[in-house]
Amino acid sequence: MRVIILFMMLMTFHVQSTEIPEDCVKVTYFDRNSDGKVDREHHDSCLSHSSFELLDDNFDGKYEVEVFYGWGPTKKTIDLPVPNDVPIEKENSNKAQKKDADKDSAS
Ligand SMILES: [Ca+2]
Ligand SMILES: [Ca+2]
Repeated sequence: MRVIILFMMLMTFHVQSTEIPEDCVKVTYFDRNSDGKVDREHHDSCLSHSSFELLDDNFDGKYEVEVFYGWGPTKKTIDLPVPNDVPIEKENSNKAQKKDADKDSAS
């Protein structure tokens, strides 16, 4: 009986520890080429090493690159439509240049 109770406690802790709170992730949308359409989507997480972003580098309305900022940036190819009707953040040029440099170092 003790083993079963211990197992149930461990499973409960495991489930609780792997759930991400809703307010933990902040999604920010950017328009890098100023055409009024989203072309970068940044997901910033309160959990370390779990932020990522989606990039539409050829500005055709589809994300083709996902950059995961874990222990070092890693890229993978995706095919997702960019969202419409989302608030677009202004991005200062120094930050945008740093992001482009980070993106280049990931490749
Ligand atoms: Ca754009
Ligand atoms: Ca694209």
